[in-house]
Amino acid sequence: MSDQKSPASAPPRYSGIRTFARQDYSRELGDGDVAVVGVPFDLGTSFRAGPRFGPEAIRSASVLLRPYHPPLDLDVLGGQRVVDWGDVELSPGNAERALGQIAEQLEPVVASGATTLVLGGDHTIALAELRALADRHGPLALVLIDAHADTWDEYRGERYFHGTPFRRATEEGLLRPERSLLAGMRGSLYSAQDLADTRELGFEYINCEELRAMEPADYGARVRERVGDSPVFLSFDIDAIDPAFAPGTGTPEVAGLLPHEALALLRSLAGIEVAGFDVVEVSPPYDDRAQTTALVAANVAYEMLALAAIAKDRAP
Ligand SMILES: [Mn+2]
Repeated sequence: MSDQKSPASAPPRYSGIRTFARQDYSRELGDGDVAVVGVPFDLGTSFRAGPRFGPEAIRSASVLLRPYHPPLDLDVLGGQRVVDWGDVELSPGNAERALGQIAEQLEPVVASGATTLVLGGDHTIALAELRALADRHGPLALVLIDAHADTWDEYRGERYFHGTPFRRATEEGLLRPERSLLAGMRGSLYSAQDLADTRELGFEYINCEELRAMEPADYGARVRERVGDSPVFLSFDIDAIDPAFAPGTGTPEVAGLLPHEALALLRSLAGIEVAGFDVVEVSPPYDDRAQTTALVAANVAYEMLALAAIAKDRAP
C-alpha cells in the first residue's frame, strides 16, 4: 500500500489523469512489454452506437485496479512494464478509412515487440488489429469470447461492420480458422445458416450453454489443443457477459456469462502466449449509473495483463 514507486498505488487513485490502471502514458516505441491502446471507433455498430466512448470509460473504471492478483499470486503491474499508449487518431465518418488508420498506427507498436491490449471500440476494429498483428506474426489463431461469432459476409450491403471482422480477416489471410476457437455464442439468429457459415469457414465454436457447463480447466485445455503453436489473438466482446452485469453494449443478449465465470475462463488460459488482446463493445451511453459494464471490462483487461505477465515469466 505504501509503495510510492508504483503509479498504480500512488494515492489517491481517484485523482490524476485517467491512464489504464494508473500506468505511465508513453508513446515511445519499445518502452512497454504491454501497450494499452484505445480505439474510439463505433462506425461499425448495427444497433446501439456509443463504443467510441469505450476507451475513456474503461480507463476511468480501471484506476481502482491494484498491482497484486491474489488468485494467481502474481504482481501483474510490477513484473512487466505496462504503458498506456493513448488512443489511435481517427477520421470520423468512414469505417474503411478508419480501419486503415488503426492498422497503420498499431503496426509500429506491434513491430516494437510490445503485446497490444486494445480497448474498443466496436468489434470491427479487430480486423485492423489483425492486419497489424499478422504483419509481424503471420496468420493468427483467434480465441474469441463473444455472444456473436461476427463471421457474417455482409449486412444490408455493408461488408465492413461489427458483424463481419472475422470473415474479412479470414479472407485477408490474417487468421487460421482451423486453429481458432469461438465461445459464448447465444441469442436468436436470422437462421441456422448463420452457424453453418461459421463452421464452413473452418471455425469451431462453443455456444454459451455448453461453455457455462464446462469446467474452466476443460475450456483452457480445449483452447490449448486448438491453437497449438500458432500466434494467438484473444478478443473479448463485453456482450459475452450477461446484460444484468454489462448492460452498456451494442447488441445485448440475455443469459450470458456471469463476471466470475468470465474471469475463471480467462485464468484458465494461463501460460498461453498471446500476441494481441482486446476488450470491445463497451457502450458507455447505455451503461448503468455505476458504470458496471466499464468496470467489468477493466477487470477483463486486467486478467489479460495477468496472462501477459505469466507468459513473459515463462518465456525462454
Ligand atoms: Mn463481437
